[in-house]
Amino acid sequence: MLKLYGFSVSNYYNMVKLALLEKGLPFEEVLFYPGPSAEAFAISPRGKVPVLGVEQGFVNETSVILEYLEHSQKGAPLLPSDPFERSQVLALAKEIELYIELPGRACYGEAFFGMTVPEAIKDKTKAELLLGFASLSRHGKFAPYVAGDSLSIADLYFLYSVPLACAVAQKLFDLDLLAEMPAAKALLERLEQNPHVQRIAKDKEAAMPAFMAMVASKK
Ligand SMILES: N[C@@H](CCC(=O)N[C@@H](CS)C(=O)NCC(=O)O)C(=O)O
Repeated sequence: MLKLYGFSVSNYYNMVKLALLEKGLPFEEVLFYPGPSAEAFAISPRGKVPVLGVEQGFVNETSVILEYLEHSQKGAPLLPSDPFERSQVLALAKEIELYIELPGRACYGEAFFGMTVPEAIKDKTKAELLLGFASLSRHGKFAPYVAGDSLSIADLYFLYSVPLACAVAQKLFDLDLLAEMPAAKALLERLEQNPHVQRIAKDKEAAMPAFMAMVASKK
């Protein structure tokens, strides 16, 4: 059986978990905190999660795991079969990761964990998030899903990156990044009604105290 290594508070972990649930694939969750440890390096070269355990070994990097699932498993497709359509979904997912998730992540420490992030990093995040959301509003179709009429890998990145980046922008810069994107707001509301998304949100809530205790122990 497929094994999903990571923890339920991780947004990248939840992207893969939602793909597994949407595809209706059986999988086992293995609680695993990342970090520079021999245990982590044994399954993930950079010590990050999620990691997918498969028959032959381990698959790391969320985008690669998602493509692996797409090509190796049955269930609802999250990528179109047409190469051009597929390229559009993958480009949107990559744009969200590079230009929204990663700049937002640089400020998670201050926005969510009571740490202080240097002003220069905050300035960079703010500028990059503005560009990232402008890019999403140009490329996203929101008809009603990010890349068109069906749920795709781009929606997984959208759902588990955009609200976090918006929370960063609201808390640190008093900015509503979705103010001019009503269709994106509507999509978030639609996705939040999905039973699998609701299950993942409940699991995240349940896992939060242990995660915060782990973060506090490392301060
Ligand atoms: N590029 C990685 C990023 C995954 C990632 O950043 N995971 C976080 C948890 S949400 C992590 O493992 N952080 C620990 C660290 O950076 O050391 C992927 O796409 O899977």
